[in-house]
Amino acid sequence: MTLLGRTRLAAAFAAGAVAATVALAQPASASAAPAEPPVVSPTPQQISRVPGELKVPSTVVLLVDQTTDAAAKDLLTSLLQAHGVKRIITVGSAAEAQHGLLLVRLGGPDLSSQVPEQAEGYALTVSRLSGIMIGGRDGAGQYYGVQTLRQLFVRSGAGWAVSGATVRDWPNMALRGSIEGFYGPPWTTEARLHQIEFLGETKANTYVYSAKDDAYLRAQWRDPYPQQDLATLGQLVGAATAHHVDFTYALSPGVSICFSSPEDIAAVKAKFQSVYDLGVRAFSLPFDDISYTKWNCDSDQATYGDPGQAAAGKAQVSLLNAITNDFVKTHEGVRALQTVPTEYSDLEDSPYKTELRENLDPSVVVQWTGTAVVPPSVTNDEAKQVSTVYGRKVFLWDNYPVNDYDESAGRLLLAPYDHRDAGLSQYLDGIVSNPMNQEAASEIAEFGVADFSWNDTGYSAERSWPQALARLAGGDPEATRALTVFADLEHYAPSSGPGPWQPQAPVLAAKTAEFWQRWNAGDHEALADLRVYAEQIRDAAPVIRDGRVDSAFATDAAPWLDATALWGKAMVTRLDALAAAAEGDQDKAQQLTATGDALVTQAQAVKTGNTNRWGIHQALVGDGVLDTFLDQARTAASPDPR
Ligand code: LOG
Repeated sequence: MTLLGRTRLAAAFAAGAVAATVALAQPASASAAPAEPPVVSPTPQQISRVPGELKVPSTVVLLVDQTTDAAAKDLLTSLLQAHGVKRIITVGSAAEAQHGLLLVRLGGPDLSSQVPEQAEGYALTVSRLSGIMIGGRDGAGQYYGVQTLRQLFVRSGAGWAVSGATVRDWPNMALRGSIEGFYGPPWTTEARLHQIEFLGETKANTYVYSAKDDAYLRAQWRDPYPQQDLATLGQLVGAATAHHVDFTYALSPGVSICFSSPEDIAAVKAKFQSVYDLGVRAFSLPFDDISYTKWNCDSDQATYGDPGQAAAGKAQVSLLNAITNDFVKTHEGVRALQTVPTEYSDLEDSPYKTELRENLDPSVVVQWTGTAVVPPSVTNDEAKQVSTVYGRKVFLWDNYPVNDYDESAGRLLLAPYDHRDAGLSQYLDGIVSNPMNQEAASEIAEFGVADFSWNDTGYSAERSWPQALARLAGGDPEATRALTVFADLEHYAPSSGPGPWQPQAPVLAAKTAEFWQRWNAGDHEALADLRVYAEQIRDAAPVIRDGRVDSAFATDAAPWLDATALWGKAMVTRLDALAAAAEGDQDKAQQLTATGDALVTQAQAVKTGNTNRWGIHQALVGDGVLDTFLDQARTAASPDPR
């Protein structure tokens, strides 16, 4: 193709002749049927492969204009540099583009008629013909276009190439991300920065700062922040802005507020103002986990009457409306106020909900956790019903993978995000995941939440979960396999109901069930097959710790990894004892049984750190499946009772 041709076709592209132009102009050598689209997460609304790849050269021309988003440009620049670009010539008009150099364009909706109408949407094209084009509906859209580009880089010889693709994409839900809303040790600043970067990477736009045990958010909500704390908060807000994440400041005054006190209302505003000054533009006033059937002052009794559901609803509505009118609407750029009602986990109408439905300012965003605090699933019918009860779409506070309640003691929750109906975007404003006290370990489940809330109808837990694991393993296949084996052993997810909503160790359970079936039928080769998996359990921890997996994850999971290594050794030993017994070598079988017993005792003795609300506890690994199998194998290898 002539260089002039490239420029003209690029102009045609900008004018909207996208699909036809790209298809016509492919070189003959690349005219094979388009392959599967590249793997991108969250699942894009529309993506197709353009045949061929674009080799990343050492010099590129970057075309920007006044609509180009600064965060998107920074990310694009660092991505290009990380993939071999040494020199970026930034230009302000197509006329300045130098012939023969790869052209990368980043800007607003005027860049292409393909840019979707939806907020945060983007169009991205990578083709040999027109180079790289990212057009966003808004700044976030541009940033998300670059986040998609990040996933299109492929190795090419000693360097890099970008897969040819066209993408049109937008989110189905407006609010996506996480709420640091658990009890127990709040995240460290380092963990929060790690989380904010993760949220940007997964096209999630919301981080709600609502740690229950952060005194300045709840117990001492009136107290102003010391200077040092303000500086730290400012750092987090800056990081959030750089990743297109709304740092959402949630103040929970319900434990002690006097709703009718002008001083208390002023204290809420002052606290909000102190973080507004740091750049915060999203706010919440949660009223979860408080008593709403008693007042904190006599004047509330005088103003709202006897305490009770309806009176509590009136009092909360008055505060929420006052803050909406006198703070949110009077401050430049502030988003709609959010709240968590005191009744947040059911569908029943009530005097309290009636007050909210009828009198709460329609702009206020209301959170809901489902039909229970930790529901077994969230269905379209339930979400539709609750949106009727609250008179608005609701914002799902999803209590997964949080592990601060008794049933989750001793657990990491690493199962896929699942059992949420496709179609929920019709009734939900968005979803935030309430994560574990362990930030990096939470990213497995949160990855699914980001994927689902971006594109609920295109979501597949079976597809998303392996992508989440591969991401933490930096794409390394062996490390991904080790993580997959480990995550299967931490798959149990309790619910508020009688049983878990995710079963423990489904892969191991299927393998051991199949093993006994074959073994009992006299198929002794079954043992060697299962031993391979036992070795993978034994070796998962060293692989996860050898530098290929995110080190923050390895740190979070440390006690569980220690225990897994011991349980894996115990399983290998039990299988070897069984083999010895089957060969008639009773002495060896007995000796190995004793070794296995000692390993089981050691594995059971591994404790978690004091990093959760439930304190120190046995670090549970495959419980109910792995331990059961080891008992059964012991009995089969040495029929004597212990
Ligand atoms: C709390 C939350 C806690 C979660 C799980 C909400 C709205 N509030 O029952 O802070 O992490 O349960 O224990 C809650 O869920 N209340």
